[in-house]
Amino acid sequence: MQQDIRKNWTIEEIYEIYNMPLLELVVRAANMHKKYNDTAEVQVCTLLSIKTGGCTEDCAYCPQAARYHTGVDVHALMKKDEVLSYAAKAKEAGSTRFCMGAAWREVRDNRDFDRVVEMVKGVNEMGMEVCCTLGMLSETQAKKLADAGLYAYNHNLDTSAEYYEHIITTRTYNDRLETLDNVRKAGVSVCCGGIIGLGEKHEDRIKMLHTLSTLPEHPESVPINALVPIAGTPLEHNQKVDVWDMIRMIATARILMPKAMVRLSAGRTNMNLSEQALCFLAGANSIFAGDKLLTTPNPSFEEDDAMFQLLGLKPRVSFKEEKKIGEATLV
Ligand code: SAM
Ligand code: DTB
Ligand code: SF4
Repeated sequence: MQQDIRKNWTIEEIYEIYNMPLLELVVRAANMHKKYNDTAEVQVCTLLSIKTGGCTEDCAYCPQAARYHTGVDVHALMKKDEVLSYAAKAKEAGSTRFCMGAAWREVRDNRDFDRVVEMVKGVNEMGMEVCCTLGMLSETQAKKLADAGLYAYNHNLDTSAEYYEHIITTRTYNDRLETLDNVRKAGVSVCCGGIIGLGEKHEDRIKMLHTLSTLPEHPESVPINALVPIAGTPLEHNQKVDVWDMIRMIATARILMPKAMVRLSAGRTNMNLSEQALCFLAGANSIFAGDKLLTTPNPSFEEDDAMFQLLGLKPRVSFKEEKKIGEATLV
């Protein structure tokens, strides 16, 4: 039903949804999920940090910001062949999306960028959806990546516009929105979400969900991260994220953006199977797989495989393969 897909949500409406009695919220989100998506399907994405640490920015949560002395091993941009062999392993393990992350403030037009463009070409030719998260991006750079076969670009809002300045001062909320706009204009799928547990209020989460769900187009994927507290960062002593808050965020995102892939992102190592199952029930339909996110631990492929078996979930095939199956059926 078209009236479910709305871009004119008000803060008040979102407040009402977010604050519903928890199980009622989960049931409503589950129904919306069932209506628009195959609820047995979960997209499996693999992350690789292709350039690690030494970042100039001051994002208060980040292990890769140079100024915080977090003990992360700094690593220059990886070689293309090395990246492609990681991508091949991820594909073998069942991933259909491969996301390459770089600890950059922004993309610069230099040889490193040319190398990333080559990596994108390579992964795309392997038949996986290629995603990058490289910081701020101009429209021309987004087009260059699109021409190389980039499928999606991840750039998170992280929190509300109001709380943002408590977390990052070296670039603005508006810079972020501009990058998202450039990605859209290049015809690349948008992956945009945020983090909970930064010290924000419930209102900030509601405002962030409002910004996401009232963009000119809903992001195709919405990662919801729980803060992974990192020693050395200003947020190292933050309180652990309450799993019920994670479920509330996922369920609200599912209701506001029924067709988006809602990704249960950072924080899964702190969640048991029942807690993750509730997230899937509440509408999460994507995860990061593999024992490392960018720099922090994540459940192993084997653990996730066992979880999929137990819950009766199946990895979602990549868009391209889905098309191929369709074409084959037509012949
Ligand atoms: N440097 C690029 C940027 O900032 O856009 C790309 C990489 S950056 C690490 C990607 C996202 O990872 C951040 O926007 C943030 O949402 C998430 N992230 C980073 N550190 C995190 C942490 N400790 N806990 C949860 N999420 C985190
Ligand atoms: C997203 O929303 N979460 C991922 C991905 N996009 C790039 C990153 C999570 C990073 C967690 C901290 C780390 O491993 O360094
Ligand atoms: Fe740098 Fe991205 Fe980390 Fe911010 S989130 S410090 S921009 S790597």
